[in-house]
Amino acid sequence: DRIEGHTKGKVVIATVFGDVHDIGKSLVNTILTNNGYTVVDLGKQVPIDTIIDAAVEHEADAIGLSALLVSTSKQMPACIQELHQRGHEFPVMIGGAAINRDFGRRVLYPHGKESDEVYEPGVFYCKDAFAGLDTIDALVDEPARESLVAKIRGEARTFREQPVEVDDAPPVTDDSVRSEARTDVEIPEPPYWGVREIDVDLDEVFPYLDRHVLFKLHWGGRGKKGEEWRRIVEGHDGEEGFAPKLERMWGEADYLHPRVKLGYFPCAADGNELVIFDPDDPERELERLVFPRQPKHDRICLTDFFRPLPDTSSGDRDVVALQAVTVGPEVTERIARLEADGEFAEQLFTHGLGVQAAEGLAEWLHAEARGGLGIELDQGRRYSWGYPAC
Ligand code: B12
Repeated sequence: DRIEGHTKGKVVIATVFGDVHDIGKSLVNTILTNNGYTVVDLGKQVPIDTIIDAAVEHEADAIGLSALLVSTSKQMPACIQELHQRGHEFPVMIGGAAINRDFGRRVLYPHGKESDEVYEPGVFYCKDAFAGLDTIDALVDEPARESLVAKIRGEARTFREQPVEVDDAPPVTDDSVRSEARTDVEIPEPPYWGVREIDVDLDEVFPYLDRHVLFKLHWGGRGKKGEEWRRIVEGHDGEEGFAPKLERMWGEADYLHPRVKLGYFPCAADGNELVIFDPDDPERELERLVFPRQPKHDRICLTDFFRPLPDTSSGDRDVVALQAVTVGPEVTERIARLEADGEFAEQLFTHGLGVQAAEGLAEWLHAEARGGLGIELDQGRRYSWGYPAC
C-alpha cells in the first residue's frame, strides 16, 4: 500500500501530556506509515497547544491521541474542547488502555451534559492500530467519512440517552472505617534503618524478568498459542527465538546501568495515611503517604496492614520498606536513536527489554527487602502508585 512519493493522507499523532506510554502510539505510527499515510509523530507527554499547532502546520487529515492513564485521558476531552472552541475541523482518533468506546461517545460532546452540541468533525475510538487504519481509511474518503460520522453520532446519542446508574458507594478518601486486616502480627526487624544504595549484579536480576509480559506484550507474541508459540519462543528455520534472543540481548546490554535504593522506615497507620517517621527520631514525621480505601467489599486500605498510631505511641513503630530503581538513561537514548534510524524491530526489542529490566530489577529488590525483613518470598506485595491494589 506504500507508494514512494504518494501519501494517502496526513495524521498528527501524540501521547497526551503527562503520559509516557508510547508503545501503542508508535505501533499506530508504524501501521499507518506502512499503509501509505504520512505520520507526524510528536512523541509523548505532548501539550494540547503543540498538537493543535502541528495539525494546523501540517494540514492534517486527522489527529491521533493516545492515553494509557485514567488521569491523563482527561487531556483528550480538553483537546477536543479546545479544537471545538477554535473552530478546527480535524477529526480526532483516540486510543489507549485508559479509555473505551463509551469514553469516545462521551467526549464527542465538548460541553459535556451542558449542551447537545457535538464536535462536528468527530471523535473516533480505536481499540487497536488496525482500527485506527480502518478509521483513517474512512476519514480520507468523503462518502465513507460521512457515514462513519453519522454512525458515531448516532451511537453517542443513544449512549447519552441511557439512564444513569447512581453510584452511592463512599469515596475512596473515606476513612471512617477500618477493614478486618490483622495488626497484631509481629513487627519484622529491618537489617538497617534509613536508605542505602545497593550493588546490583544483573545476572541475579535475570531470573526476575517477566518473560510472559516481555514476549507477549512487548515483543509481539500476543495471541500465539501451542506450536506457533513454541516456535517463536524457541526459534525456527534459522530465525532466532525469543528465549535465545533474550539471553543474547541480556549479555550484550551494556546500555543498562542499574541503580537501586532501599530504605526501611518506622511508620504507623493513621486512617488512610501511612505516617513515615525519621529513623533517627521515631517521633518526627517525615511524610504521609495517602492511599485509597475500597468503596465496597472488605473496605481495605493499604494502611490497614500496618499498626495504627495509638498502638505505637510507646515507640513501638511498625516498619515499611520503600524502594526506587532505574536502569539508567542510556537505554532511552538508544531507543530514540534506533527509531530515528528506522530500525523499528530492534527498537521494539530494546524497548521491551529496557522496560522489563526495570520491572525485573524492582522485583529483585523486593525480594532483597523481604529477605532483609525475614519474610518469606511468597508473602508481601510490592505496590506502586497508580497500579490497582489487587
Ligand atoms: C509498558 C507499560 C509502562 C511502561 C511504558 C513504556 C513506554 N515507553 O510506553 C513504563 C514502565 C514506563 C510505565 C510507566 C507507568 N505506568 Co504503565 N503500563 C505499561 C503496560 C504494562 C503496557 C502498556 C503497553 O505498552 N501496551 C501495549 C500497547 C501496544 O498497547 P496500547 O498502548 O494499549 O496500544 C494499542 C491500543 O490501545 C491502540 N492505541 C493506543 N493509542 C492509540 C492512539 C491512536 C490514535 C489509535 C488509533 C490507537 C491507539 O493501538 C495500540 C496498538 O494496537 C500497561 C498495562 C497494560 N496491559 O496496558 C501499564 C499501565 C498502562 N501503566 C500504568 C501505570 C499506573 C503506570 C505508572 C503511573 C506507574 C508508576 N507508578 O510510575 C507509570 C506512568 C508514568 C506516566 N506519567 O506516564 C497503569 C495505568 C493505570 C490507570 N488506570 O491509570 C497500567 C494499566 C498498569 C496497571 N494494570 O495498573 N508503564
